Amino acid sequence: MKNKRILITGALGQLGLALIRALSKQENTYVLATDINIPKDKLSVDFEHVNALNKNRLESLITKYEINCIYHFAAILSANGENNPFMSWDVNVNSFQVVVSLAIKHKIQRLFWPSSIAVYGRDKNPINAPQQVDMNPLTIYGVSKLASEKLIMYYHYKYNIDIRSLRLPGVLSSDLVGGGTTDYAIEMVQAAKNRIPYTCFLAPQTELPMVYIDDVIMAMQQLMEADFSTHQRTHSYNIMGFRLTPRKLENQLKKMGFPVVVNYNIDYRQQIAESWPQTIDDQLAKKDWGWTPKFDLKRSVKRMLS
Ligand code: AKB
Repeated sequence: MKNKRILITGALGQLGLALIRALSKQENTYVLATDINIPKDKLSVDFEHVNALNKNRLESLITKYEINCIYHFAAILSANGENNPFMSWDVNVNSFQVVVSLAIKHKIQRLFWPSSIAVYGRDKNPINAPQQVDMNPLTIYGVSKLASEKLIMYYHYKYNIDIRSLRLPGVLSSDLVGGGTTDYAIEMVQAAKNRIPYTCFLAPQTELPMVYIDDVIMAMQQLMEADFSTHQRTHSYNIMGFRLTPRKLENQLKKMGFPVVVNYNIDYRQQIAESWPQTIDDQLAKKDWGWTPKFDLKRSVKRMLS
């Protein structure tokens, strides 16, 4: 796509802030960040305060700024979702519906939306979970992600709309997230950096797939530019960088000279983590558009500490 005019919803979250940084460096790219919160610091791109459920307001912004591409990130994550499942469905699925309906109406050329490993459920294959398998998620977040994955297929078939999606594992970055089950990893690194003890809400051996934020941004951009005119694509691609447990992260931090003190006080998030796979199969992303993660655990932690 030349002359991209991009709107981001949920732009003040983990994915949004990293994407803004990456897009700010690109030529021929205009970015409008939108969020339900107000930025603490001035952003390098234009910002509009908007709730992603407010269809009229989003529509007026799409028209005003001549938007031709949308990244829809607004969502309530897995752990927070369990505190209010009805609101979580509303925000996650109905905002998806709002954005897709506007994208169809305004002939938006391309739309990106992140799915999650939360689509897998307790009947998962814990190791190398296949791209396609029976899925029975145990969280409202997972249910809403799975429903939206199905909607991607349906709207593509019905309206031929180009929605592209990654099924993300836990994402490591320096921006604090909030409300997710994989957040422990970011919190532990922050605690190590600030030389304060950390109380982890997952058990030490709980293994989950992870990826570093720079690899996610690279994957998003590769996927958004990929040419699928000659081969079929799937509705949401699994990607992962490495596998991680809280104990492994603790040991990595100690090895790097950060003697972090970690206490374990397991809560309801343990059950969520146990319903997710430990690793996922991302062969299809490698084959279809060249997914190649560059960050392993050591490199990711080094970057987060710097
Ligand atoms: C969460 O923990 O809720 C998210 C996710 C895995 O989608 N980071």
